[in-house]
Amino acid sequence: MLVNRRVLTLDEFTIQQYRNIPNATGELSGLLRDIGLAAKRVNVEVNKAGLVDILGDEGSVNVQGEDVKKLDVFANNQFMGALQHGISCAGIGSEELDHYVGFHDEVSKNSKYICLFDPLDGSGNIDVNVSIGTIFGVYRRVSEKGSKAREEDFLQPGINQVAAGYIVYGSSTMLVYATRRGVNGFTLDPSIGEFCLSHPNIKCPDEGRTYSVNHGNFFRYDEKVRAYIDRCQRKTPQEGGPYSQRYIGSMVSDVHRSLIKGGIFMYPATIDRPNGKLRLLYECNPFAFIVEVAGGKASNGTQRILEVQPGSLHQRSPFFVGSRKMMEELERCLAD
Ligand code: P6P
Repeated sequence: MLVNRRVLTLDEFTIQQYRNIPNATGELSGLLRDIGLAAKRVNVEVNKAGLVDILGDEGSVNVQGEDVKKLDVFANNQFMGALQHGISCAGIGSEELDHYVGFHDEVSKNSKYICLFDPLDGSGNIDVNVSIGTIFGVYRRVSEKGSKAREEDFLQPGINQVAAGYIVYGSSTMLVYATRRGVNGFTLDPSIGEFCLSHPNIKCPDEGRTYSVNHGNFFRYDEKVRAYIDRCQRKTPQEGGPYSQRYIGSMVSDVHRSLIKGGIFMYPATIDRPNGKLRLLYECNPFAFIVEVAGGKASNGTQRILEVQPGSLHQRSPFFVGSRKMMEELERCLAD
């Protein structure tokens, strides 16, 4: 059988990267392989979520006699389990867990990375078959190897990420990840059960024609944010318009579209949510890293979000991310 060498799998790609980096240990390749494995397992469950009523609703026992868990919990257990039983991760922080987890075993305690993730973002959209996703960020630990990971390993500014990525469980299942060397996208080929390189060297277009924000909150945004949204609505062809408004309500899908096609995604602060809704460590920072490596920009409205020093694991932040020129126009509006 002829092996199609033109299409690189995720594992082949990460090993190729590892071979090209002097003194690399292969631990990051291993960590990404672990994430890819967990993503494939979550993908199976997400794809049959619509059948849960047939297979048994959460909390019940399905036809296979397995306990049906909430998909969020299932996804969290898959990513935490894959990382804990790998060779590269000393601990994790998760949207699903109140506290970070430093792994106990000797191999994990001697690993040099930690991972922060939202295991299944947008899971409220599952019932209406809207795309959802997993978001992750990877850091070198700052505490001594050989001991359990500590709080300071997880409360690092996003600029310290060595890798970040997301999986979008949509019309196809894609894994996109960035290191400082670039952003690459892999589409799951169910016929071989592998993520295959489909979007090499992703660049975020400098301009876009879509703006993505929840208009339902319009009158609860700051007046300067409202002014920018108003400008988006008035763009003429001479100004690169008209713009379209696209908002799926699933961050992974809205930011993925902005990354690939150009555009801006915003989740601003509102009167009732002065720090916004999205989580800094495992939603904003990973996407900020990815989009900046791809040539775009990301801020919290007042500063580059990757430079924010986190104070707590689950803190929220206003978030603006996307095409460089659109972000620069937003920043001018907010600075006026
Ligand atoms: P709203 C999904 O619940 C989520 O966390 C993000 O994926 C999404 O961008 C945002 O919330 C949508 O929030 O308030 O517009 O419904």
